[in-house]
Amino acid sequence: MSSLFPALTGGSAAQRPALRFGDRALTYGELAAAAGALVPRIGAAGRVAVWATPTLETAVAVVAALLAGVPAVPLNPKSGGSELGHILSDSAPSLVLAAEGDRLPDGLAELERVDVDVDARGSGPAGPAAEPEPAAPALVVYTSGTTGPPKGAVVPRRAIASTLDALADAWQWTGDDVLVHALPLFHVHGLILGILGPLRRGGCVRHLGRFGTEGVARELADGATMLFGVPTMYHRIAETVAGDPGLAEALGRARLLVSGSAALPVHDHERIGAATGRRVVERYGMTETLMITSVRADGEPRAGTVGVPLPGVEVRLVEEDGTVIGGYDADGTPNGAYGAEHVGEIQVRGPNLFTAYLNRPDATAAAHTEDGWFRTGDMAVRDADGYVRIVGRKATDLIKSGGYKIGAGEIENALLEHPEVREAAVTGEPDADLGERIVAWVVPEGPARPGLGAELANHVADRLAPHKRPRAVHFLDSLPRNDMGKIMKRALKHG
Ligand code: MCA
Ligand code: AMP
Repeated sequence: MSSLFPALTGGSAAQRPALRFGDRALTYGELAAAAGALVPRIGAAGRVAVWATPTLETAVAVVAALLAGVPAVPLNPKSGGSELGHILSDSAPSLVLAAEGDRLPDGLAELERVDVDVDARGSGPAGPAAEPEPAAPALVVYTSGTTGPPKGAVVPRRAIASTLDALADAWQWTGDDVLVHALPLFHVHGLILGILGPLRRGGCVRHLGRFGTEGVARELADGATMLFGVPTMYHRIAETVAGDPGLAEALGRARLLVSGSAALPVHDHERIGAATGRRVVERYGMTETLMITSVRADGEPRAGTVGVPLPGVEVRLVEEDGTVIGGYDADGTPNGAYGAEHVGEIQVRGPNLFTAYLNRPDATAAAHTEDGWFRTGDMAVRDADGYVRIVGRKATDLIKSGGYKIGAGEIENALLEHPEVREAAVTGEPDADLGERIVAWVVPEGPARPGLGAELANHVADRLAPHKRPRAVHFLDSLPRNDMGKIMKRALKHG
């Protein structure tokens, strides 16, 4: 039994479609049986890793862990050796859940493996005798910081329930909705919003496996009502839609097109609006906070804004010296100063927040104010009606590429491990498709030989993950440094 997914507990929902990945699908009854069959096998584990391919198996594995009350650690199946090694030693899972036949890397060889059988027909959802506490950990999701390896954000059960219910309110999201998306399942966007969201509502999700405008058009023309994507996906839609009447018509029929994980460029928002008559709704969140604000389904989507605080989420803007610019009254009216000249850091409080970074009390404390607000590091202003506009980020060493957050420091460290790299600096450069692209500035040991740039990109992809590889590598004789010896990244950016 789990109060997270009422539709899994049997009754009239059993025959309803729950999950579809390509031509493989499960109803609620089948999902309850497949996940229920796993529960006795994982119930005694301290934590379970999930080999998070975009498949039915991943969805079943995560649901099983939630039913069992065992925290799950989703792993990017393209993680390189050092990233995977860090996540495994930090989160210390007792076993790994994977699809039968998946080849797992050597780093996972020592872990007990439990294969997920989506056709298993156990007796339905079984779980711990008592529902776990709302504060009990549900997931550990790894997220990059400016320096060092990624940190594991411990997401409690109440955060998942409260964020999904707040989105249901904001988006009028019900069990009648059919969601289509192609997001990876090892981050909050694709997994919590994109899989657990429809399941909490008793609705259905169709995952495309891999993003493509044809798949989006096909599913929206065939009954899907909502689309979730990162701005890179909407950019690719915007590039195609004017010359693709089928895609334009399918998008025009959707109830809701939602973008998040990074800023949606105004130009792409407007091109999609012009071609389809549908405006994209933006929402804003973080791994640590889940969802913070959104444009409401009954609100006015305005390009360049991320809407208003979700129900139950407290939001305020704070100046560098700690002066509070303003927050929101109970009815959502902004209080304090608003308007374009009042820029402050977004700080958040509420049931949607993570509980800690795993094994990192120092980082957890540093991320909060003394009075318990989480510091997002995102800078914003508010319009008179409370709409939030994100205008920048405190840390220049955080890069958002394709909607993935990537720390410049982790890439610099990986580059420095290469024998032909003497010094390295990494920046994020504007990119029409990815939002930002990763650029490496390298002082080589000796002259840079032909092919070294591509080799360094592969070196980063192999160690960390393919999406963290530099898209360009520039070789320099020296890096610009100030009198203190600190690298002046601004001098590189336009170099
Ligand atoms: C290329 N490839 C390589 C290399 N070069 N592989 C290994 N080594 C190399 N040197 C492969 C890639 O792995 C990929 O393979 C293919 O070539 C194309 O790569 P790329 O151009 O990087 O990406 P893309 O396939 O075009 O992806 C664009 C994308 C992707 C689909 C938009 O960036 C994406 O899925 N983004 C979603 C990020 C996300 O979900 N963020 C949420 C976190 P292959 O094709 O096999 O993959 S933020 C969050 O959760 C918060 C809470 C929020 O607010 O949402
Ligand atoms: P992550 O750490 O991967 O969870 O990424 C969270 C970050 O993504 C936030 O701190 C923001 O900088 C960014 N982000 C998420 N949604 C939006 C959005 N709609 N507009 C602008 N930035 C966003």
